[in-house]
Amino acid sequence: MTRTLITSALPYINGIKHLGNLVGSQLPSDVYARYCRAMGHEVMYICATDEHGTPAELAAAKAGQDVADFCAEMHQTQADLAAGFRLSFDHFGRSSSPQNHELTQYFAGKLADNGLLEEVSEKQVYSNADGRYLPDRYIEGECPNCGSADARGDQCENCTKQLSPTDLINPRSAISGSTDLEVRETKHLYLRQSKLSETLDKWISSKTDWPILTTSIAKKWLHDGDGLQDRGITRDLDWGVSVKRGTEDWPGMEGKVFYVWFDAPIAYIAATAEWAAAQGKPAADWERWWRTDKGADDVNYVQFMGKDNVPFHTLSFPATIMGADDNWKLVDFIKSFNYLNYDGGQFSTSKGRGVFMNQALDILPSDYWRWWLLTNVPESSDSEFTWESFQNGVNKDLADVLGNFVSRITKFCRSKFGEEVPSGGEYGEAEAEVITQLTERLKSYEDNMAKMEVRKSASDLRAIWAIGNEYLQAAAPWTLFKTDPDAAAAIVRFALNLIPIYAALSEPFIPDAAKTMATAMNTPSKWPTDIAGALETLPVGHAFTVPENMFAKITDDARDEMQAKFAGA
Ligand code: B3M
Ligand code: ZN
Repeated sequence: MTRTLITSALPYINGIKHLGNLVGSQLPSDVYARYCRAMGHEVMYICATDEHGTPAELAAAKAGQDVADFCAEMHQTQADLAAGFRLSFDHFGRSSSPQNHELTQYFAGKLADNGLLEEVSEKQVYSNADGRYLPDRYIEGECPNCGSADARGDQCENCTKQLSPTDLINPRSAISGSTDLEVRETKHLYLRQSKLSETLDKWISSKTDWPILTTSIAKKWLHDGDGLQDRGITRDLDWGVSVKRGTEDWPGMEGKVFYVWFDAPIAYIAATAEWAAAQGKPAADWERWWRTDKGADDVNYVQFMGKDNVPFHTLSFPATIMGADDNWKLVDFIKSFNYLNYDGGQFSTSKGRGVFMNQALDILPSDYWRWWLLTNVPESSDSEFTWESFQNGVNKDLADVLGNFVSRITKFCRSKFGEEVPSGGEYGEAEAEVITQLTERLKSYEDNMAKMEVRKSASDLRAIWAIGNEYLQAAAPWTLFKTDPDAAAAIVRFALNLIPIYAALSEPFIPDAAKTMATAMNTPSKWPTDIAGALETLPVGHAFTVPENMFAKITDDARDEMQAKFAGA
């Protein structure tokens, strides 16, 4: 049996994510996971909250909460929203789990044993008032280049000049505003990625079937400027995985934690270990997904993420896996996405601009969002959410095509033949033509799904719905019924039998509607292997019910109201 391991980039814990975040990894990975399951693969689909780092500490401080409590609550919130969007993770874990602490320390130990970690002394800004070291971007001051009052320690946003904190005039803490800052010398661990640069380059070059977006970003980091740089993997923070060498203390590293981007990808593995623990399964059950010496050799591992996460997944995390040199599974395919913009600008958390996951579910069912987002996924370039486009997608594709088809044929049957599949008549040329068309489209749909071509898959699905709708329109059993009820019955029987096919094929994109269709037709969902055969699913006399209002149209007024509401301050 084909075994497919799927991970979605881990949403950061500092707040509720917007639709752009959702469509940039979780939604498309869910479509793929559902498709693979339908194909009979053994699937392990993993996600988690990414909980460490300064932004988590600051978000907790802002909420007036202890950081551990804040993360626990926000994890639950994000887990609930994921369930609301029907994300079908096998496990939604936490990067703060004990499993991740242990694995992160283990990997650091292995990397150290293999000569891939280096201790480096650094000068860093300490804020006496805050009682902590400040990361570069949490130091603000006057820009030496343009005079802007609010330049950050890493860059001036006004003139874009790259800065280091010591360049700033009158530097202050962005956290407290205090100017009581001093430069202290402190030691950090660096991952010697440069040593692995050639190996990584060869590996990336061998991935000729990967999206250009993925490989081009990796190549840029490998070849631009001075090439792949070593990277600091420790930080002076309280919240995170304490720096240890395996299970041993690390002299000189007391009070430090690993950098969030070091432990976050390791959490893919740790969350799978969490899954096993939660199911009461032995370690061997998660190791067979991740350890090539324990069965993971025949696993196909696919990662989904936004383009800003690509460098960490093509270079840093593989450097950790390869550098550990201990039979860990490397990724086989990286599907990356561009950005989704919002109504002529960008989503903005601080300005409340755009729709966030909780708000979306408050106003409309998740299938509506899933359908629009997936048909407009920023696959080959950035894309844009507009309310008009959203309204169109929902009204035209879902309501006018799929919803109309299902509603029309079930209601017509109920009124003329009752709520069971009618007998009489025979299938003819029109039906044979539908079978031919559907067979072709299904092939294309499966090919595109297997290649994770999300937009093309969505177009195929839409075309599959349209084939039925057009057939019904042309066959017009309501007219024929008056003169030839037997011929009308055959059309009805044929059209009713399309519904279970639609249920199965639609499930990856709109799982709730798929369930409604399967339930109404009183038959379990089964992916069709041959269309003609699948069209025999509902025999004469099979009872069904009419599903009520699968999709409600979005009115112009509702659209305008929502647009105004989410425009931001
Ligand atoms: N947490 C995504 C982000 O916040 C980041 C992904 C981690 S995947 C290991 O931009
Ligand atoms: Zn400037």
